[in-house]
Amino acid sequence: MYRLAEDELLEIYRLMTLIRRFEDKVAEMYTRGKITGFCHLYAGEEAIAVGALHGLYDKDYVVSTYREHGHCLAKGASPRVVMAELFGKSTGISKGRGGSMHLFDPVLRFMGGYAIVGGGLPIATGLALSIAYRGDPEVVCCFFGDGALPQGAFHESLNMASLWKLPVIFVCENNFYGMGTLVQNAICQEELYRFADPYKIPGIRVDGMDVIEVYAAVSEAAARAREGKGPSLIEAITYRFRGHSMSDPAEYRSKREERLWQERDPIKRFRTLLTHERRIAPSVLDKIDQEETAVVDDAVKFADESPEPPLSELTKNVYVEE
Ligand SMILES: Cc1ncc(C[n+]2csc(CCOP(=O)(O)OP(=O)(O)O)c2C)c(N)n1
Ligand SMILES: [Mg+2]
Repeated sequence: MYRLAEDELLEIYRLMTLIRRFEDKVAEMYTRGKITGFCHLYAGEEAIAVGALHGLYDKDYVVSTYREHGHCLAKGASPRVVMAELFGKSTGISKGRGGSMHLFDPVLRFMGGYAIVGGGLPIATGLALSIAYRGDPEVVCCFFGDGALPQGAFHESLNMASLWKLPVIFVCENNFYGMGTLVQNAICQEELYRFADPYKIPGIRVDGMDVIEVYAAVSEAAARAREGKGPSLIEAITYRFRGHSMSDPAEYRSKREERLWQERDPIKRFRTLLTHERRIAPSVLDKIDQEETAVVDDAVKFADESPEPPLSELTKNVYVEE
């Protein structure tokens, strides 16, 4: 049913590769002191952002978390402006004022980047309310981690979205940890998709390391939302390949656990599918790998050579200007 054309498959592969290369380079730039502050990487979770957004239109909205570089790139942001934002440069997507956790582009309909756990859910619900109020055809895709589930904002948002049948897709990225805390030590119900039941909305668990499975689930939820049938909750099982943030050595997880998940690497797995089942030549994929490496190198050069925001603009956009 979800047999995609070859050019679509290659685009999916390209985007996942871009995000992985981008995040690896961000880690390097952070270590070299080019990027400072909080910085949370998305490596390992690429199939969720790319699969989900492949199932949506450009006009649809995305609300994300502080681990949002991948969502922002998958939404179509140029790697140059995202990298420049991380470098704190005036050419950045938020003009260098936001940094890693505050990427934002209303033209792309990428509505942030939020540092507060669960903070994006009421914003996504409000956006969906405005869409429903105007009778527009868009949907909102809201990404959040397992750590958002015990927050009141999660429950308030699902209740309201269900009650008013709002066009929002709640995508929970369950990577088993909220910082160093395991899901089962924080949440009474480990099967997170079951939190859909009390709110009378569809809840489904998908393999978040399988880009096509994520794509299929989000496509279905989007069709439902566009028909006025309301929200869905999708729990995507995944794993972050690095620590919670750049300052976390992740000593709370065993090397064995990390290795097991590395074997399920969503990009390697998709590559195997493309070469074995779809008979795409490995050389085609190697070329994409090289191209995306060059794209990321170019983004670093652009960010490095871009100017700092001028001191004269220090207070601009801080208060409403007359
Ligand atoms: C309301 C709130 N409480 C606590 C924090 C501190 N904090 C930042 S990230 C995080 C863990 C969230 O984990 P999860 O939602 O699973 O997302 P992940 O980092 O795994 O992607 C916590 C507790 C915060 N930012 N906001
Ligand atoms: Mg988590």
